[in-house]
Amino acid sequence: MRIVVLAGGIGGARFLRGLKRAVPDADVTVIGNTGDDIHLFGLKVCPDLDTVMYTLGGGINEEQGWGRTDETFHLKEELAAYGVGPEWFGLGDRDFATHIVRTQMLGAGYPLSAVTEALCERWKPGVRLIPMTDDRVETHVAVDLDGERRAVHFQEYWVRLRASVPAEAVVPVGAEQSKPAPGVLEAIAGADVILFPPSNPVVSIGTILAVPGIREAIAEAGVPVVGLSPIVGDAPVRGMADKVLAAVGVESTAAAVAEHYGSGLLDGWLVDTVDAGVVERVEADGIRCRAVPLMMTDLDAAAQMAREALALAEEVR
Ligand code: GDP
Ligand code: FO1
Ligand code: CA
Repeated sequence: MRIVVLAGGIGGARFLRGLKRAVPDADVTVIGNTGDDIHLFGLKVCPDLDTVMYTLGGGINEEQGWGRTDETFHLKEELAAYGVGPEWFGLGDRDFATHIVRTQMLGAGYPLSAVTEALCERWKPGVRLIPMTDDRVETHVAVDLDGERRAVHFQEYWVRLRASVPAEAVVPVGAEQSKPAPGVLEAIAGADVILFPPSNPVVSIGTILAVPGIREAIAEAGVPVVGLSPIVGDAPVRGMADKVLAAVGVESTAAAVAEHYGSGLLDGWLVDTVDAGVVERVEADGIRCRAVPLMMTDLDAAAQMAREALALAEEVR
């Protein structure tokens, strides 16, 4: 079975680990979000690609959900001693190696998709991980800082400001001019099923869908498209997705997120059992909906969620 998954960082990666457990023989292609990417200290950092790569490859810091296990921060401290920041972004020594290799290969002329493939030769994630685009796309957030409207990089909004100021707009800068990376449209066209894991609907999946051609290819693939809600009991399970949903005028409920994607894109939607009350409303919108446990408390729980998503895909096929 050929499965295509659009993924952000932690939510996407943990779901993928469950999917691999549920269907070990499946041919899984992951289209990764690169809107979170940031240049720091002259290096290109791709948080969501790395989170997927490290999680599936066994190198992730499990408690944190991002960055490397067994990490130290000597390099960051030495840079800070020179007054070189940003100090608010926690890049560890082991993680730095990934960004150095990536930046070196990009400098030598390799596209990000080829670089990602090379990095995955070490981590062997067991999926084909493709960035959504080889072009530069950077999510910026328009915020009101003391009465002044400013645009900040998504990481500054998320990590430094902890989404504590209202987001007025979320803009994937460069997306309109970007092209899907090689293999993205082919994977979608050849898929048996397309899954939206419980990733951030705005700054993860929304950014991937903003690359011209990807949304259209999914809608035209003619195969079941099934999503899992990252919102449980009217709040994100972790992180601050409610803040960026508000910026695009979507309330933080499992039903509103399904409607945001719409029946033109989604065929099926899984909500958590605590949100069973919204099933009828989602189905009235033309999206088949089931309520099942959606908390990825461990690998078995994530695997069961993957099985439920594939079962719903068969129902709507
Ligand atoms: P990020 O890039 O690291 O923010 O990760 P993603 O975009 O892939 O996923 C973030 C989303 O995952 C958040 O909005 C969370 O609410 C959601 N999430 C995290 N853990 C769980 C879980 O166990 N169950 C569900 N349903 N959603 C989760
Ligand atoms: N998230 C944080 O909340 N604080 C950090 O210091 C931080 C550093 C970091 C370094 C490498 C990396 O791959 C991810 C990192 N993240 C950090 C997570 C990253 O910012 C994610 O993009 C966001 O959590 C939301 O998607
Ligand atoms: Ca992310």
